[in-house]
Amino acid sequence: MKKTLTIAGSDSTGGAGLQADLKTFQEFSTFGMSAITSIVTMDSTRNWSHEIDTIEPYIVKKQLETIFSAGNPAALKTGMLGDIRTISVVRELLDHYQPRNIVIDPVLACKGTAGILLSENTETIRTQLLPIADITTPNLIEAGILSGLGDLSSLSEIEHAAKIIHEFGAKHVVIKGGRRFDDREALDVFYDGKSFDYLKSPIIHTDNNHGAGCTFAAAITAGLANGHTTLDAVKTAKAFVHQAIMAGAPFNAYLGHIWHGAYRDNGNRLT
Ligand code: PXL
Repeated sequence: MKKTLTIAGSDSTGGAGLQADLKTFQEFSTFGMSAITSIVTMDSTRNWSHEIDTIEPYIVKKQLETIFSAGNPAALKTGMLGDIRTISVVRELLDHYQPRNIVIDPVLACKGTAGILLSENTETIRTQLLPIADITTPNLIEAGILSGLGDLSSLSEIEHAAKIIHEFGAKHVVIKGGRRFDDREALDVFYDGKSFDYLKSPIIHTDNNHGAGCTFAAAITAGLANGHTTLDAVKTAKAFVHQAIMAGAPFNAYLGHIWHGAYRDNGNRLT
């Protein structure tokens, strides 16, 4: 069985973060491991606003040493990294152990934490993590920030952002246009440094999409671990997330989760 690793924050509600990653890894029959970087909680007395408590970088390092000393995972992903020093620790460990199939989900903000992670993390992710990424998975907002282009409002701007992000060193880039770009089709733009692929699925009109971004990157990670090409892993991840959003359910007055088991429930087998 292939081993997969997430280096990410905890979403105590179980929809996003490392919980989403581990659930998704298991759906793909891979053995999921985690190094926790931060803990996200929500305050029900303050409109469910998110708070982030970061884990000290030396504790992240100890977790990674525990994991890597048993051998490299077949693929890994990074999500919310919390403390900026954690990003350097992660890079240092990855340089030392040289694992393959690195997926960088450049989490710069999530609903309710906008602005918290943004400024200090962007430059460090760009310079330290994108150069070692097999693939990075920004959403439209993250792609605008990482590329420095700001608001991306046309397909040619998305393509331009993908080229810039590729130049930072990521071998493949998939920009998740989702429903932000078009209200009929969820368009993701995939770029491998030579040509573009356009992945489309019908928009699902629902608010129960918490965890979709993390789950998409985790599904790509598991697909790579299972030996698929990057583009095939992305295509399967998109189908996996589409079905997970279709089967989503409200969690509280503010959030609705996707259901990570939907693909299997619908009779699909993932190995
Ligand atoms: O979806 C971004 C995200 C990533 N990681 C953690 C989160 C969230 C959003 O809530 O909680 C831990």
